[in-house]
Amino acid sequence: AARTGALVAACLAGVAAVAALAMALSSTSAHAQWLSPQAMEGQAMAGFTSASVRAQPTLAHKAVVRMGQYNVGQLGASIPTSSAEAAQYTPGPTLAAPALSVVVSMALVGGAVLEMVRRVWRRTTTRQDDSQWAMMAVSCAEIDAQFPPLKNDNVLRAIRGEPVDRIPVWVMRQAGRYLPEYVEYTKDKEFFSRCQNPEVACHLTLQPFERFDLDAGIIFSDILVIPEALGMEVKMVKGQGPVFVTPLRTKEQWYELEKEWLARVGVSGVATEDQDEEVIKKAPELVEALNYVYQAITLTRTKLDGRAPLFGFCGSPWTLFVYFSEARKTKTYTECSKLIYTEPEFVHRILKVLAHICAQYLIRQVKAGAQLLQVFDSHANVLPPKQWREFSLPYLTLIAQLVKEECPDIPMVLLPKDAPFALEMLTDSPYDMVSIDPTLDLGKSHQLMLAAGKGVQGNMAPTTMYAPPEKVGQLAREYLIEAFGESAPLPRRYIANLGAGMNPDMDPACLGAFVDAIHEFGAK
Ligand code: 1CP
Repeated sequence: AARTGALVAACLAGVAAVAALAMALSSTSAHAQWLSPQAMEGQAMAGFTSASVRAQPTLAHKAVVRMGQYNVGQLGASIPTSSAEAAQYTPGPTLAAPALSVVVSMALVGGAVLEMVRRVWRRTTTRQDDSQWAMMAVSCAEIDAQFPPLKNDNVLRAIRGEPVDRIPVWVMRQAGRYLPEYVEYTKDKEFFSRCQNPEVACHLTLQPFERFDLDAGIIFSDILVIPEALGMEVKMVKGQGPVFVTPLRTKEQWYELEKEWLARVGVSGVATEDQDEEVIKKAPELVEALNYVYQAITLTRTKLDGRAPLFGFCGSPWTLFVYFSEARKTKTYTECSKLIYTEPEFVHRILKVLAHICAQYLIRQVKAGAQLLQVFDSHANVLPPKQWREFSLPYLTLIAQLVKEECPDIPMVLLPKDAPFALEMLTDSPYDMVSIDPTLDLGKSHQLMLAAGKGVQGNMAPTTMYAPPEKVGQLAREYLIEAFGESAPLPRRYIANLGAGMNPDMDPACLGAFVDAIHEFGAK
């Protein structure tokens, strides 16, 4: 009833404004952006899907107000932004005559009301709009405006190839068990429950910032939250790592899973051979199951208060597939290997579906506030180079393409773990930076990627962290000097990191020494 009432009221207001609108159209083009349906369509939701608006109404409301638009997505009940708010952000009138200004103002209101009516009408008559809104490109600047200004953008500058104030540094698993405060805080919280509680995830993400002068944060979560949220039972078993209760190894199991996923979004009766394409279409809706991650990101970026940018992340399709098929820790990788050699088409089907899900998940993380993204191909080393090119690279590429279609300027980093052969194959990929492992030579890898207009992140051996803290500083200095020379300018397109994550038995003081040594490098 409220929706119908609002619709009727909006219709009346719209009709009343039509005359003024027509006059204004003929007299000025200064505010044409208000009147062109394409421009309205393009800017209005600015990539906030209706679901994201539900998740962060205040932020989204501010976003649409800032753009002088209408918060239709949240509606159902079509509440226009107040004219005072809209006026605050309306481009200043260029017409001097007051009478004309009145006409223009009326036109603005009228045009916008008409647009609103059109949107509400479409929204009440078709659900297709959801996916159209979800498909709209959004720039980082539009999202940045919702958060505290960034005081330390060295990581972003490094990725863009701009000069930096110091070599930026962060490490993988910087929130983790090597920190006594992490152990204390998590002792009564099951692993996935930590990820699912935005306050807890935020708290854990921020813990290392209390100790270290880090240049980036990474949201506390896990690459396995996707399967967990999509109904595949996975347990973090002490001493064993993740265990999937039911290994996924047959076509029948996968088809059943596709069917279940479709049922979640209200789709049934699709022929088995078409299910994958249908799941791909529904991927934006499916990843709403991970709303807690988006909330954690929004909260954490707000609380970080611009100290450093925040990474969102996901696992690669290949890496997820290894976890699904092996189901538990393995040294032999028997099951995933058997499948790629006996059922390659089936594996490709799984990987393609996963790539679309990963991409939509990353897009939602960006819209929630993630300032850059890292994709973890943690099981890249399981595949020989030729098979990596066939079973992992195309899906990593697809993820980056899909993400960048919708978030064109989001920086993306790829970690092909322990797969040094991957570096050359990535010189022409859509990723901006490659995170390299310790087997690669930093100087040479950096040169190779610089020539391709890309950067590297990494790669000091994590085992260096077992040296005494004073020695860690010295080793870090030597490592940088060897790669870049002693008196060279600060390297561009480089982010310092370890080649892999922190282990639980590492001394936090060693990480402190590493971070400080990196920052001191090249300091005048
Ligand atoms: O008790 C605990 O705290 C469990 C340890 C732990 C932690 C701290 C796990 C279990 N996951 C995480 C958090 C996590 N995982 C983060 C955010 C924290 C941060 O980095 O600061 C990130 C980015 C990940 C990503 C992740 N999870 C990867 C990719 C990175 C990598 O190490 O290659 C992988 C492979 C996982 C799977 C995973 N999660 C946890 C375990 C024990 C494992 C298995 C690792 C393996 O198979 O070797």
